Amino acid sequence: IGTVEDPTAALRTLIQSNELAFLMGAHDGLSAAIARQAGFAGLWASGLSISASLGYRDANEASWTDVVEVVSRMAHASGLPILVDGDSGFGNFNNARLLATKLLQRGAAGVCLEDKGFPKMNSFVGDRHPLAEIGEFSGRLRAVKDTTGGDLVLVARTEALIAGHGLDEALARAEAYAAAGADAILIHSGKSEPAEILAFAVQWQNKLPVVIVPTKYYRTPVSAYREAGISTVIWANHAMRAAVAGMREVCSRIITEESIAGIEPELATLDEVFGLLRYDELAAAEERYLPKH
Ligand code: SPV
Ligand code: MG
Repeated sequence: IGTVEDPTAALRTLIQSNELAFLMGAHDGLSAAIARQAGFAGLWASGLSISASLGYRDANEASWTDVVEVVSRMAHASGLPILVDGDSGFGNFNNARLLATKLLQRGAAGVCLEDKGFPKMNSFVGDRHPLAEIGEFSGRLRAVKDTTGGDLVLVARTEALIAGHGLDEALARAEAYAAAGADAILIHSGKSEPAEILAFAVQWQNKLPVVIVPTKYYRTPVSAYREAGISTVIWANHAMRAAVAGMREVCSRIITEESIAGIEPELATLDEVFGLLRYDELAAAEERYLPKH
């Protein structure tokens, strides 16, 4: 628990600096606090991970109010600047600007909108990812920019490569989204090698900072991204997947062993949980504010 004075300025600095920046995917207050403790300077509020933690599919089953609520908990628990996965904006330009306004009010530093329709489907599920029309999606971006201006970082994400189009389509869309007021371009790919992402970076020439999500091309060392002049890498869903693996292991051990003795040494201690959520601060506040007897 801590605070950044101006989360939007902090996120803008991360994305615009010449240093390669990293955003850690988180999905609730706890995962946000853990990412901060580990040393991350910014968070990605992952739609996939938030959906999963709520028991929903990454197909806009969680409502925009669900997402805003989770983001406010993440901001409270971490104090870090948060780039929020706003999916396709939950509708048309009007829904997108309402989402952006509410995210800003609840402590987000930026929103990322992708050029698909509503409901969207996770980029790695199935092969039907119809793209929004460029002009209509640009209207969504312009509406967000006109509403939140410099108070919220606006990242435009193109799903052109995910949808099976080539580099030319991705570049044309990035151009249009830059003209519509985006602060950065997120170029997504489902390939296991980064070739198309690196080719995009070469041709794009950093007209706006480039953000990537190397979930599928995870073997590539980050030095390749530094050399390509990429701005920001998002580690999108690894905290959520670690939680799944960890909870699955502990549940299966306890049910088969009918005991918690064996698993105890492998778990975070309660004191570690208390430290993470600053119970010491509460004790100090009690000293200050509770009447002494
Ligand atoms: C997310 O984390 O929700 C993302 C990234 O949008 S991905 O799942 O790779 O599409
Ligand atoms: Mg997403």
